[in-house]
Amino acid sequence: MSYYLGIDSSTQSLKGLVIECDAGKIAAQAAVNFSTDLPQFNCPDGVLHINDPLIKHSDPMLWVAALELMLERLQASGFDLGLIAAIGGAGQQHGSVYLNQRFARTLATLDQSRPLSVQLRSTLARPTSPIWMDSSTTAECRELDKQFGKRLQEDTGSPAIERFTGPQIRKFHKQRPELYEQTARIHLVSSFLCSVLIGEDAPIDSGDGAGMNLLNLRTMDWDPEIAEFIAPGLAAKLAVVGAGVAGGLSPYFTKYGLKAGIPVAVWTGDNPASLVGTGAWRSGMAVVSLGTSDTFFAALDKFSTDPDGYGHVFGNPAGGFMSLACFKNGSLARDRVRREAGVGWAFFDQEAFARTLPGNGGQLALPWFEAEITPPVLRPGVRANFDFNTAAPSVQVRAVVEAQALALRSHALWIGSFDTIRVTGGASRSPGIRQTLANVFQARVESIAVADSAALGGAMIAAHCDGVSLESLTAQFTPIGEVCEPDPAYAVTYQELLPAIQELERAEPMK
Ligand code: XUL
Repeated sequence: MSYYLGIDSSTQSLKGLVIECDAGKIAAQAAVNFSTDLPQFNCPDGVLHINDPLIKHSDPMLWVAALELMLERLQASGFDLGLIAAIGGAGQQHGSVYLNQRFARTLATLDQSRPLSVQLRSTLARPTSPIWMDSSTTAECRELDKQFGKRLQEDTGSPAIERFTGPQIRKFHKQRPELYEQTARIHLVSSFLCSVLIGEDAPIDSGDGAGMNLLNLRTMDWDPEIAEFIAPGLAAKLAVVGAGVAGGLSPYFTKYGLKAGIPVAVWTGDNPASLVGTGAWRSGMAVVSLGTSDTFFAALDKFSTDPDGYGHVFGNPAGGFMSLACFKNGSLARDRVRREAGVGWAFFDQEAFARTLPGNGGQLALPWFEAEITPPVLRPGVRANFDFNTAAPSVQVRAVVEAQALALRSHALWIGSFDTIRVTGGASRSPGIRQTLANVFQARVESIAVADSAALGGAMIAAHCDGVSLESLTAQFTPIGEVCEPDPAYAVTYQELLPAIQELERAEPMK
């Protein structure tokens, strides 16, 4: 029997999941919630409190503390971590960690008697990490546009985007040149945690690296001209681009019963890992992930970019490329609508969808409590084409869920049209939300048995590095769960609502 550990360090939590190959079973799992389990890091929902609503940073020591707590919990669950043959993982995309010259030496000499978060704190050249929710780099994006024009999208897969790491690094260099000088290495969340596991600098994979506006997808290496424009000397501060095995597990982790030296696969971004973990790494089916962010992605047959300039192309960890559209106001927005309507999650399915009809009489509401990413709108506020505040909770819920689904459809048109969509993430557990997606997209919506597709993808990538074929892993671990068939009676209803959602995206926020 071979066991593989997959880890997903996402926005609000860190999860670990052990797969048992051959048996096709999940052997163990553990999770750490940043708000409730590690409140001492002051990052509720994974974000530090900063007054400027466009700035979103996190404490990178939160992620290493969560990694240790997850391993402690996994060990306490009774599973023998000594059986694990390889480790893989994924991180929230775009977030960056700035390390000084002490990082390499500290990693090589970790002391098992002291927590990682204490030992690594002094290796940070920048105390906090900008994460994907940050929208504060519009000036730097415009500078990149001016310098490189269309080439940026044609070569890196995306135009300049606020949350992408390149514009974030440029802003850091402009605002804190002395701290930039002290930075010896810049990692993504994924490559940072992978480095901690192997005790030395890990590569950045093309799935996550393509979320930086820095990786040339034609050469699969950092673009020297773009790197130098972003900040002087940047290329030397970036880890190498790579795939496969990053290195052997650091002896530090034997304290959790893991074996030193087992292979650790190069980590990737949470969305590319989910592409693998949902079994959608081969072209033909799309994935909707309903997490902190809502994302729509699919493997790409050939390199093509979004003509509207909102979507992205990343490397596919299984080879080739993937497309992605990302919406910032996902689960936290749904939760806020739920709280403000004074209802529980059961209300979404048992009441809201039963009491209202598909199409909601044309009433739509985009819950943009935070600046939105797709389309890029910096002024937060709910956009509704009816009197949202006085409407019944069931009407509010349907208006929000349908608007989110229509926005996904509208901005995923460039990716292609799909008969089958695999759905993952917390909100995919709601049958009402799944049926809405099926009707809006007029596609069959399949959920998979494992809810955390990013951690599963990490475990599958680890097994693949150890010689197991992705085909057999996919057959074993991504069986279809529930299926929602589209109701053709609503095809016209939603087709006709597409212009309405596009108009609503241009509207002013409600008072
Ligand atoms: C993708 C994106 C988000 C994060 C969330 O481009 O920004 O989906 O990866 O973890």
